[in-house]
Amino acid sequence: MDISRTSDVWWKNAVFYCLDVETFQDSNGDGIGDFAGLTRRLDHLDRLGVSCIWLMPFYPSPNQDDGYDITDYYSVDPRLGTLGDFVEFLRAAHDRGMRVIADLVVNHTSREHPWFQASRADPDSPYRDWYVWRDEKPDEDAASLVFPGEENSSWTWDAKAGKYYLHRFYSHQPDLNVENRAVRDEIQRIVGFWLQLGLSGFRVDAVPFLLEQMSTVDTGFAPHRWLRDLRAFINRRSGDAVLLGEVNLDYPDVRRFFGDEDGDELHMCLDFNLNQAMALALAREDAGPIVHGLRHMPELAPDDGWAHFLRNHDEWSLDKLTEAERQEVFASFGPDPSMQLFGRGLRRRMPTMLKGNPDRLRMAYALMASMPGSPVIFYGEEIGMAENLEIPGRLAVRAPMQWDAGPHGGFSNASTEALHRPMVSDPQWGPGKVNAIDQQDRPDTMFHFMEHLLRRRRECPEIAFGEHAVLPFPEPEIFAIRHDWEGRTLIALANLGAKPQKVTLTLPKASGLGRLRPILGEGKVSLRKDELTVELGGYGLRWVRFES
Ligand code: TEU
Ligand code: CA
Repeated sequence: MDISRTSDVWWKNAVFYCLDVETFQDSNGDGIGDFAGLTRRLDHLDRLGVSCIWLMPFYPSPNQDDGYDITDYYSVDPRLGTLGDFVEFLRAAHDRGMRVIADLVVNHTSREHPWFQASRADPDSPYRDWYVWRDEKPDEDAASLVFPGEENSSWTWDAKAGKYYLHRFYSHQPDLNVENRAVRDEIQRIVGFWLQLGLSGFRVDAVPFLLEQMSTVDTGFAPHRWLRDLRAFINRRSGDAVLLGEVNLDYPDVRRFFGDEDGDELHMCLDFNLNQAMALALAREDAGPIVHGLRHMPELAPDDGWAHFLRNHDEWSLDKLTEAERQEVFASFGPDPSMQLFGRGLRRRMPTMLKGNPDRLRMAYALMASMPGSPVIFYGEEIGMAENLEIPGRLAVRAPMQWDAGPHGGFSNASTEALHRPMVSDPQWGPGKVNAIDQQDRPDTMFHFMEHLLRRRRECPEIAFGEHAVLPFPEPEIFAIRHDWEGRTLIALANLGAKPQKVTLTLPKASGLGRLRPILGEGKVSLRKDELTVELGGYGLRWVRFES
């Protein structure tokens, strides 16, 4: 593959940055982040090395699920600005060479969406069949509930309609009926609308639920054919647009959402399998689970790729681990029940889970960024922001961004009562201690490390396009991966344990690999004949590259 071709499939070597406009920067003092504020902060993202911004939902919404409950797919929530502000933001991002994708949440709408209101009010309305209705409440398996403890059924009675409606998520989020062609046409119009304004694609919410077939009669709907049509449609409208799917399933099932061997459905999927393997490996200080995970990672078509992350905006879901493994992770990273959610995950951010150890934190991010695929950073991770457990549920990790040491961390000059969401208030983690501006001016900070890491990652296309191989080590704490592509070789090492280690690996024909250059981390590196020796501190990391 030549270098221009790699730019065609830009998502494979991208640095994604997920943020919520509402918690990023308030520009008008109403306590709510907005597009004008975000636009002012673009230089921070540019400096960090972000190549694609992922916007969490910014559409009009009653905000009962942080915007994942939408009442109008064709505009901007007025609290965040106007469509004009959105376009100005987009233009400013493009000017800095950053693309923008947005959450596409079409598994469900808000209950308040006019479509649902029409659907429930009138059996003859064309909208009646836009949602999934039943006269009787279907049997269901308690294990299939997404929010156990918060919703005890996926079906809720609607008195006006005199029927039950399906909602995979909260009862205020009725599922759309994608088996209805009119719904699929509308989704296409929504996607087309935002592409026309300049988005570079979508993070597609809850894809397995979106594709679910609920009809009791044959509607002729073929879910994967539809996903294929959707990809063809977006790439017809915009050649370089990407579909990044949220498919939280086991590897073989996720693979089906990329399409057949040609890879003609989703371009990317968030890698929940490797994510949970990393959680277990970090908790155990044992690389084993990652090695095991990588062994099961399915092959993808050349244009498709994985998106890797450590923490996202939801709970750290550990649903793929066994009960015993999950309890191990809970014991290390969130022993208190207030830190856990839905019995399957943790509602904390990395720095607190890693007990404030900066070396361990940096190692964890370098480990994640060395996985074959593109890294995704959740806002605040670049400065080592913590959670605020006083904010309920999943929102604990969605406190406002900490820009400076001033009031409300520079996020807003509203009164405390007017703030859309409380700041992190723990003095150890609040803006006085952890903020972007102070870190940008100091070399030994998380921000500087992350900037360095993400830039190195971008400069190593072998991670995105190459062949990878895990390098086996007798020491269980050591993880090492090799990426080879077009005459370039990268070896990334991580010491998951607290004890310093000196490791040696044999690289057959090392002399043919080119000049050795350590590019990330600290510690002595030496090459003698075919033997590469690397000294790693406790929780150390090292990337070495061979360049011809
Ligand atoms: O989350 C989807 C979601 O909660 C499931 O995929 C879950 O991860 C899985 O069932 C079990 O681990 C998305 C968004 O990320 C979330 O913020 C929204 O609240 C939700 O969809 C509803 O739109
Ligand atoms: Ca505002």
